[in-house]
Amino acid sequence: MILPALTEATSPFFRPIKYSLFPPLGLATLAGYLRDDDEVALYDEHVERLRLDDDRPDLVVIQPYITSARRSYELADAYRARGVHVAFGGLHVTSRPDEAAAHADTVFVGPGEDTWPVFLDDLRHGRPRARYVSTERTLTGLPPVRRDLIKRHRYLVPNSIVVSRGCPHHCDFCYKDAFFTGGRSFYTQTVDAALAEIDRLPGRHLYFLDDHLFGNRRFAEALFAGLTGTGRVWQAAGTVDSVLAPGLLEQAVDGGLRSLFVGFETVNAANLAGQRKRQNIGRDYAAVVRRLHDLGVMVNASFVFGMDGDGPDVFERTVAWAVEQGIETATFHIMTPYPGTALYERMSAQDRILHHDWDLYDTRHVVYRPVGLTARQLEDGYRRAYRDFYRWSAIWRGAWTKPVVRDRLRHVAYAGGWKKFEPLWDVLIRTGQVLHALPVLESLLGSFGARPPRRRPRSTATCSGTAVPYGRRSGCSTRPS
Ligand code: B12
Ligand code: SF4
Repeated sequence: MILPALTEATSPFFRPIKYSLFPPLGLATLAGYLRDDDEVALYDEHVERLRLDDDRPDLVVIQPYITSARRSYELADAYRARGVHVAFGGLHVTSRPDEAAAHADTVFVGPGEDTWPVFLDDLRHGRPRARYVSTERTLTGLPPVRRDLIKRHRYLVPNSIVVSRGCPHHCDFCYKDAFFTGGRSFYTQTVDAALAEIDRLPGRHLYFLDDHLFGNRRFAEALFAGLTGTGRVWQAAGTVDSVLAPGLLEQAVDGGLRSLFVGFETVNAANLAGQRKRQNIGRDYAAVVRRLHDLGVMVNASFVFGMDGDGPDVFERTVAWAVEQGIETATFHIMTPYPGTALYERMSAQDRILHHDWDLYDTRHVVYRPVGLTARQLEDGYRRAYRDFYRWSAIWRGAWTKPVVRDRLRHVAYAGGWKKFEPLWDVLIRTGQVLHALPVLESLLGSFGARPPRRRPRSTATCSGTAVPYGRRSGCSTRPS
């Protein structure tokens, strides 16, 4: 099983830390369906070099991202030339199945939990099909993720985890609707299964990669209750409306939430309607940041540049706002119309797509014709935003918006750690020592982020219609949400 990398991640000169954060969870999930007597190896080209010359397996499974599609096709072609059966699946393949099928024996459209076991059976019986299309969406009965295949020491965040799939919203630039076409587009594990998966993870730190961990309130409340008292510290992603929802964030913090990725996307209100980002419309973004900070949660804010309401001033305005709010880390993106998304269809209909060089669909390049500014202004402004937000002076200014000294120190250490010590990360990556930095991260999120326990009534939620208090390990255990 191979997760190919885009060129930048394999550079002999410099490798950004972001490629050594998370292991290939999707492939490790699929490996869970293999039999005990199947031999399997998992390779992540972001953190290791692939050697093609010495093996000829029965099956090669590849997960191409849009930015690694070219590399994926190259690898697939090489294996197929040797007569190896190649299977492709994941997001890019789902949005471009015919393109992918030219390089694979089998392609999977949509999530693989229903089709992958069928394929394995077909393969064992010598009749694998060329295409499998997912229709049934559930995480019930998911076998344990094969974490034994993951080379933990190569990742800063080996304990990444997903306990749901998809998201209840429908933003027009997001891959989500395209990937989940033809079935449910938001569903969770049972709470007990999620907590059991968490129990299997060593150490304290967790990173939930779920698109929207707060998307199903009842599930989220039960999960947070189950995490409370376990000593875990974790990071996750959530929407602005879920942060403002009364009570939910407090429960997450009690369960160990210390940093949240929030999709603010734009400081231009007019853009939100255009992008169908309805859950953000009319929300007070400053109140969102304040609420998170008041509860000791650091903010990783995500912004997209180049929406039709953006002009050349958008970069400075966005950075100024983020620094003023004391946001600790920010990720900026150039709007990218991923194939399969509503945004792509709109741009295509308007004849605004410039090319289909997937290598450049990396949110750092302009691949469409913007309206309020030129492509050059957009790329320059994007780079400037990163530079300006992560200047030491901006980091200090952001930190000084906080009243508590401990929070200021944490801000400086965290923001500086990500962006100012890239050469140190590079050394750790090269020497395979990156996991040694995890205790630092844990202590930044743990003791630094701790708040005195708040007194509040125990939360309740209903299970089969009866109100039950959720303690550790209770919950709607048999019910998928
Ligand atoms: C973690 C993550 C990363 C991590 C590491 C990824 C890793 N090691 O797996 C890092 C930070 C490195 C990263 C980088 C980037 N990422 Co990223 N990332 C994610 C994220 C948040 C979670 C991925 C994940 O683990 N999901 C959970 C697992 C269980 O799901 P899964 O991987 O999709 O696998 C399931 C199915 O897809 C399917 N499946 C997958 N492969 C196969 C194969 C077969 C044969 C079968 C049957 C099924 C199957 O079954 C799996 C089990 O359910 C996703 C968003 C998301 N929700 O998926 C974005 C996402 C995948 N990233 C995206 C992008 C664009 C990028 C970057 C370009 C961002 C950037 N500007 O740098 C880079 C490029 C990476 C590259 N190599 O090309 C896009 C991809 C768009 C696309 N169409 O390909 C996503 C969807 C986010 C988005 N913007 O919409 N990313
Ligand atoms: S809220 Fe996030 S994950 Fe959900 S549809 Fe919008 S962009 Fe996608």
